[in-house]
Parts: sequence; structure tokens; C-alpha cells
Amino acid sequence: MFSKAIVRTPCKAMINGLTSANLGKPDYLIAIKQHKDYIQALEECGLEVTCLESDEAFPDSTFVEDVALMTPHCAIITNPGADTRTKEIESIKPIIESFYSKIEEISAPGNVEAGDIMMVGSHFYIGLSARTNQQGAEQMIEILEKHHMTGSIVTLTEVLHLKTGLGYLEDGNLLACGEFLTKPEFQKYQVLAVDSDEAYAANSVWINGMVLTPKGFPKTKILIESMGYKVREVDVSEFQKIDGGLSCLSLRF
Ligand code: CIR
Repeated sequence: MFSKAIVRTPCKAMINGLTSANLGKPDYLIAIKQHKDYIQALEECGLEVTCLESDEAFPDSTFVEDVALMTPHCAIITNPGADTRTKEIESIKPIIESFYSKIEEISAPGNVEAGDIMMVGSHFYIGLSARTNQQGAEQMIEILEKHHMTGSIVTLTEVLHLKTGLGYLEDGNLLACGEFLTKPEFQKYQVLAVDSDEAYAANSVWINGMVLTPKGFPKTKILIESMGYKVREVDVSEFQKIDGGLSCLSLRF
């Protein structure tokens, strides 16, 4: 169960966030409205939400998930692989220090963005992507083991981050699409196949028994509901335009 979340208000510069989506520029005012509803959805899941001020220096800084991994035993500050995002860690660090006494860090030449990390109990799958490299993944595994957890590496080629195409819904249920449908390491889970035309919805998030899913993906919503979960849709269309999914918008712990 989670009790808290950290989010960061999108900055105006988000319209220049990194993207390969080809969906046009985000509308800032709509994004602000959507972000407020996202916070409301987190609160509906029982979380106490800390909302950080926007940071105009970093267009992608609303995607707080990438800069830290929050575990039950420690928090790990990452070292984002995107040059324009590396320094996002400086402003998140003091915030995380206010919640955690044990803090670890990934250091160069290691790179990790925590959108590449999926937690399943005390095990963490770490995707090797354009943003997370082998050294970063190895450092992460060493830190996890030091704190009595485990990690393993997953290769990926089609998507930005591991959780772009995967969402663990607890109880052994794993939403997956594309290259992740057939990966041997995930076959021990009940793989819930997300249709390729709804691939964006594979990044849905389980929080305390409820599943937050992006609005506008009806087949995936029905699929999740068919497994007995209560689903809360959140419209995040403006974040999708800069490759951001639901999970990326918060740190949950
Ligand atoms: C980026 O490319 O870094 C942002 N535009 C989107 C980050 C999305 N984060 C995530 O999937 N965890």
C-alpha cells in the first residue's frame, strides 16, 4: 500500500519537452487542468500529495518519476540519461530527504531514469533503454541488494521507458504490450495484453487497489475492470504529446 505521492506542477516550458510522439505541442492551460485532476485521482486513492512548484529551467520536470526510485527501505536518486534532465535531481533531492532517512544515488557513468524500473514486491525490473545504461542498472541492483531487495535487467528496443509498455497491477497481473508480451521473464505473471492501438494505456498504475488509467482507451479499461479492479480514468492527453505516461507524473511511496 502507498500513503504518499510527490508531483510537480508542469512548467510553461513543457511545450518544449522531449518527444518523439508527433502529436503536436501540448496546450499548457489544459495540461494544468489535467494535472489538477491527476492530483485529485491520487487523493481518491488515499494518498497525501505533495505538489512541488513548477521549474521553468526543466521542460520535462513534471515527470518526477524518472528522477528517483522510492522503495520501502530507501530512496535512490537516479542520474537521468537525457542531458536536459540530468540536473532535475538537484531540486528533488531535498524533498526526498524530508521523507527518507536512507538515500542512495546513481552516479556517472551510470545513467538511470526510474520510468525504466518496475516494482514487483521486493524485486525491481530495470529496463536498458536510451536513458538507462548497463552501469546504471548494475549500480541500481547493487543498491537494492544492499537494502535486501533484488533487481534484474530487461532489454527493450521499441519504447522510451520500460513502463511505457508495462504496468504491474499487483496480484500477479501484468499489463503489457508490444515487445513485452513475449518476454520470458514475464510469463510467470498473468499477462493482460493491451492492443497495439491502445499501447499508451499499458502505462496504467495500481494504487491501493484502484487502477488509474489514461482516458480514451476503452478496451484497456474493460480489460482491467474484467480483472476485478476499480478503474479511475485520468485525461493526460497533453502529457502524452511529450511522451509522458500516467506513472511518470508522480512518485508514489
Ligand atoms: C522525456 O522524454 O523524458 C519526457 N518528455 C517524458 C518522460 C516520461 N517519463 C516516463 O515515461 N517515465
